[in-house]
Amino acid sequence: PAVGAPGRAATAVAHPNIALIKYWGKRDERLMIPYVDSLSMTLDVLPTTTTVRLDPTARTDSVTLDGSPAEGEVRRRVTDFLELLRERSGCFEPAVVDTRNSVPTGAGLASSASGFAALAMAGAAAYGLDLDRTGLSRLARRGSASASRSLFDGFAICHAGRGAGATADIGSYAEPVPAPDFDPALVVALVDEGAKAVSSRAAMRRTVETSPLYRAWAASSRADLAEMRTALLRGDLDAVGEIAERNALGMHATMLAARPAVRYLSPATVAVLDSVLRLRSDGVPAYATMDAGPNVKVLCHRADAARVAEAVRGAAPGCSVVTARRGPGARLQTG
Ligand code: 2P0
Repeated sequence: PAVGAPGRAATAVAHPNIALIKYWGKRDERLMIPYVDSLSMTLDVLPTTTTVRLDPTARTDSVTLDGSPAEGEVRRRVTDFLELLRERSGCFEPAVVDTRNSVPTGAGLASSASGFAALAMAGAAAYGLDLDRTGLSRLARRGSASASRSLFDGFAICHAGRGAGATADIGSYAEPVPAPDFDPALVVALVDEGAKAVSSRAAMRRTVETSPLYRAWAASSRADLAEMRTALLRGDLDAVGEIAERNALGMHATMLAARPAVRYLSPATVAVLDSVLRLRSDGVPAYATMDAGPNVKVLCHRADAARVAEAVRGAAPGCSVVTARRGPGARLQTG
């Protein structure tokens, strides 16, 4: 659409998602095509709200994150994404982007997932791109591969796709995974809210290039995914938790074996992992997963969430704990 098309300004809200089967490694960094399929739960907490407004009078894009001008890598990733929206829409106006995160940015808490899901949805609307949810998911993937999954409620799979170039681009998107009777709690332990020392992008690249364990994990991840789908259909928390925990620990093992090693897990992470083992030996089903950071997310029955939160707080004094459940896919804010 040309200048003056519908859109012009739009606001979207998206929630983070936590992968139960992890995405780690890209086979095409420009198109952001993952090596492996991944499967996640979208949360009902810590949303990102993003407004995109076209400004024909501006010379460059303006990007603010939580009220401050974005700089460096963050700004570059957002402006690259706006470039993609301009190429697709044929509308070359600069944009004013305002993003509010309720999750610490870059701390391994899926801020890029909620961030690029919200930016894709608001940006597509502002630039007048007519995309269905699959198209929006594919678009969000270009910002951050995990963002493709935050377009959907509850559980979602991101397909790694096949082939190269346009074929790979078309085949890599997320879609919902049925889990009709599964509504667990995810207790998020924020043991450290600082930004990570190594970006996930750099860490993935190093892992794929140097870790002798990477291929073995990718192969086992395919088997984990198939088992995970049936466990979700059955609503079997123990099976879902066991598969998620081993998949996450395996992903961290690939990083620990990279040269030089990438280690996101801290002493507080390990203390929380120990508390999860103690909960299980006390008969409370609880299972841990960790992303590109020291924070731990513990999957459990909703009825056990308060007990799990207490155990986690005891293990890592001073950490903040947020209890989530399955939440909504990204949506435009109207009015
Ligand atoms: C995931 N993570 O599946 C995995 C598991 C972290 C560990 O996706 O380079 O910020 O933007 O695609 O999405 C974090 O990496 O990486 C991530 P990019 P992203 O949730």
